[in-house]
Amino acid sequence: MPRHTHIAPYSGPAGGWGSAKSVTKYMAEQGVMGRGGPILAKQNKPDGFACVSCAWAKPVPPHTAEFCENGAKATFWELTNKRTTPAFFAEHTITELQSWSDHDLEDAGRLTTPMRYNPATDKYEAVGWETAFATIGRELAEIREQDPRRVVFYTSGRASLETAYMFQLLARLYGNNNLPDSSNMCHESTSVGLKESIGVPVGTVTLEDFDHADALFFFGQNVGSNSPRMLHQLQEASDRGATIVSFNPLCERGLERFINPQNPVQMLTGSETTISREYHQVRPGGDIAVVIGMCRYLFEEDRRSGGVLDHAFLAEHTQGMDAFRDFVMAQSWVDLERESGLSRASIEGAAKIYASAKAAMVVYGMGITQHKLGVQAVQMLVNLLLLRGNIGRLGAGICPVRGHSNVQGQRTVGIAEKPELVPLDKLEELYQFTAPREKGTSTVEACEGIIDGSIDAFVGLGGNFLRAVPDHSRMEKAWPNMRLTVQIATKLNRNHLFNGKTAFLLPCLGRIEKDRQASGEQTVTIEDSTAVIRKSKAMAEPASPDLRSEPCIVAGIAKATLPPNPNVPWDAWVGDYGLVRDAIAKTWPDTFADFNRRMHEPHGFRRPIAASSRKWATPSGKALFKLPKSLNASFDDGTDPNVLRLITLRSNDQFNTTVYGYSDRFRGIEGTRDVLLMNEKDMARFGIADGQTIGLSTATDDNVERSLGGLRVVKYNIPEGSCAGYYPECNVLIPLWQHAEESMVPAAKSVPVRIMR
Ligand SMILES: Nc1nc2c(c(=O)[nH]1)N[C@H]1C(S)=C(S)[C@@H](COP(=O)(O)OP(=O)(O)OC[C@H]3O[C@@H](n4cnc5c(=O)[nH]c(N)nc54)[C@H](O)[C@@H]3O)O[C@H]1N2
Ligand SMILES: Nc1nc2c(c(=O)[nH]1)N[C@H]1C(S)=C(S)[C@@H](COP(=O)(O)OP(=O)(O)OC[C@H]3O[C@@H](n4cnc5c(=O)[nH]c(N)nc54)[C@H](O)[C@@H]3O)O[C@H]1N2
Ligand SMILES: [Mo]
Repeated sequence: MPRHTHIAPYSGPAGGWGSAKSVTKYMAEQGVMGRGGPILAKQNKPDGFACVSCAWAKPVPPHTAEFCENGAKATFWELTNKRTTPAFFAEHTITELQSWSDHDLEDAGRLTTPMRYNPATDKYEAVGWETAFATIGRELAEIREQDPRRVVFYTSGRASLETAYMFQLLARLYGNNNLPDSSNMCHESTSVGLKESIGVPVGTVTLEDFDHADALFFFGQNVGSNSPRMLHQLQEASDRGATIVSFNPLCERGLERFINPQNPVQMLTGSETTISREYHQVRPGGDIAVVIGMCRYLFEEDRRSGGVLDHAFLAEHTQGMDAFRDFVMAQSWVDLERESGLSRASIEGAAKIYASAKAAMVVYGMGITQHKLGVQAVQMLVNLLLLRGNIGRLGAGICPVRGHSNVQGQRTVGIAEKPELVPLDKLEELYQFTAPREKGTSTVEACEGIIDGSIDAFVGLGGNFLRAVPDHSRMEKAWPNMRLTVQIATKLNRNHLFNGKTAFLLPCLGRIEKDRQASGEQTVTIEDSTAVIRKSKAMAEPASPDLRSEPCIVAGIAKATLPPNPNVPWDAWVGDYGLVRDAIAKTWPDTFADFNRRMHEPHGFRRPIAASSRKWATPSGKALFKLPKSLNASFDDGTDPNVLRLITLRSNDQFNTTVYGYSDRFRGIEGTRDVLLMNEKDMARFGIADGQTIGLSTATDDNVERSLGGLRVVKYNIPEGSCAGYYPECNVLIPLWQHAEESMVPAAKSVPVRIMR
């Protein structure tokens, strides 16, 4: 269908009537007009289901409507009345489908039937569940005989705690820790950085802290598109007089101003809430320099007039402050200004707000984690907080905004490639087997293994791995060399069009759909960004009678693959997920004691986060100040004027690789995703006109050609020397080896590129 392209700056707020209209449009397009409304009313309610979009916390009592524009889209996308039946697959070859867009593939509708790829016809053909399991089991068992490390078990962050627990156990019984998940492309920089600095791999704040913070600092998180329900907390904070300061190369509308679509007075009068009092357009990769500059001001002010640093806290709770101060004081403002792209005055202005706040919070996202020094950038944010004792007290703390709705929880129940994060002894005791102790593959390592042929099989529990990872051309070429690929999914995506020699596409129930098993209708649990665990109760009828639940599919594969083990009751678990929760509670008695009862509490329950009460689970028992290796978090050193830093972005109309539509309303880009946002001065320098079509190539010297053409240049307010395009389209440009040093998160926010005409 031809689309009308319209590109012009957006002048409205986030939220508002645009948001209300957008929700209605999706309800109509996905054919859920009558059903959609009542279901939305239960979204994120204590007796309802947890939204399948982002992981932001769900307040109790909830707002009247505890959903947002993008959560509503995610719900309708799952509940759609469109279907990809065997008849659909009979009509289209896989080669033909490869020419479809990400949007069109998923928009074809929900998968209904287990399918097997037939290379002779180049089509997916229907297959029975038992045949599918038997074939998968036979293949996996044969590979296991040779070497169990040749299989990867990938998880996207949506599956429940129950499914995730069963899936990690499957991998370990199989014989490896190859359990990469979407977090490896996302907040792994957080898990590594925070663990080292403050002893916990997750954020320390709770929703209550939002009611008490006087200053909130946003670094590289686009709240209006990616966690819009948080705008409620920000609006309340702003109304209370708290100051919000944002650092972001782009002026993201949700960080600027907001009309609450659920507030009738605001809707009718058009009165907006100003979100950020100060907005600083930092250069991509420049946040380390920003924080060092802020800290420099704090150290100097404390020396001049005292009372700025929390010396008592620093003495009792931290280690390494002197070395950090020496490092900070040795940095020149010339360097800090160049690397951050901001003036000394604006950095000091932000530091003044920080210094005068009684309780301050730092909120951050992919703009921090997806860089070469992503882990170190996370640790700089911690340093900033530690200086004024802003961790472990009311209104203060660090708030990484997690992505997928249960991505944090999956790690909690054992989805981890790092064996030291998992109680393997306990698993051995419970299930009477010898657990693998060798480190497994992260996402990047799984890709390397697929490219170099050391991985024979891929089992994907959701997600769109091949599209989400870097280096598409190399990955798409290597993927079909695998012997077996198995995808458990709700909708067709591009990864499903690249298949191993034997390939299955297994359709599962989504979280909103009723899951009936032997003991009756099942409830599942998830963990949000603030470490609160709670139940999610489904309410829609399944998209097809032939769908199976994720636990059921994981158990089906496990039983067909592994020798019987009387200690692992796969069938009983599938019959009653409460028994899986009992197993989780036995594995982590401290976190999950009395799990089956506490999950029903209206607030759910928060798992213990030591740093939230100033207990530091680090080797020295203190919170650590860390030093950065460089002021610049990105791969390029910024000296070649022909190299631009490319940010890969999400639009307001996508959830990761799921493209709902082509309206990036807040950025004023309608009808197309094939754009490159550029600074006016760079355009003049390169002699490029607004609207001109150009291409990009990656500026690396590894002898791999990476390029992308057909991008329409859009003149945009973005720092000179940087540019921005959409993820996943731009992933073809990201070299697999350009990842965060300690966490291996692909460096998707500063890709060095050159313009091609
Ligand atoms: N609707 C919707 N919701 C989502 C998602 C979605 O795709 N759609 N995805 C989910 C997932 S898995 C995740 S991880 C989160 C992602 O949510 P976010 O963390 O918000 O991720 P992005 O939108 O990729 O980028 C965040 C922001 O970083 C800015 N940025 C880029 N480089 C830099 C930099 O160097 N410094 C600073 N300070 N800022 C920078 C960008 O301009 C952008 O505004 O959202 C989750 N929620
Ligand atoms: N360049 C660039 N690359 C990035 C990023 C970036 O900012 N820039 N962000 C990264 C981040 S933060 C992340 S988290 C990853 C995301 O990587 P993934 O999590 O792998 O990708 P998604 O797009 O979320 O996966 C969408 C697919 O999940 C399946 N699905 C949806 N719901 C369910 C369900 O309930 N069960 C099952 N089994 N399947 C389901 C559907 O088939 C759908 O097509 O991408 C990363 N890649
Ligand atoms: Mo993510």
